[in-house]
Amino acid sequence: MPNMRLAILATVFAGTTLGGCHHQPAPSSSAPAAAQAGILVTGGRLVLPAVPGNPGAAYFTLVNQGHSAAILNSVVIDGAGQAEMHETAGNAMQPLPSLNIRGGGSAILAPGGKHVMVFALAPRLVAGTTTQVTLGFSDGSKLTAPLSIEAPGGAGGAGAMGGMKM
Ligand SMILES: [Cu+2]
Repeated sequence: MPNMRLAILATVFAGTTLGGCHHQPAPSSSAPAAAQAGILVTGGRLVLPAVPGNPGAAYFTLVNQGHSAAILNSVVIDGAGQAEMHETAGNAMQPLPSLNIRGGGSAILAPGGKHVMVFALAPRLVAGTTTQVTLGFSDGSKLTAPLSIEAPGGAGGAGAMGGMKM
């Protein structure tokens, strides 16, 4: 499954390269307001893995202030090779292809529940800095929000050294 996703990503990147150098769709000119009306992202954070090379996890809260449901169906994190929505069920995790947030509702991605598994983290993603997540919705809109990067174990302190070996 991860290999398949990587193959798809590779194809997308190859196509983008042929078309010119606009693999970043000008984030500054497409303000968050361009996203589906009324969606807010708060508390975004990326928790680094305890063992470098392992996947990390991203968490945030989505609030749908609109009247109609919003369906989140893609997650892209700057500096990560791949990001997948998962849901923890008992001791296992299952891929979550999409996440439906009803009008007036919210969705919380938090440890032990729904989360974004983040693969192939770039070395520049270190605790105490930030990166960005871009959420794609079923209506084609996108929303970009900051993720503060945390050391494994949460508080951003003690575990940080493990990820900072030189
Ligand atoms: Cu997971």
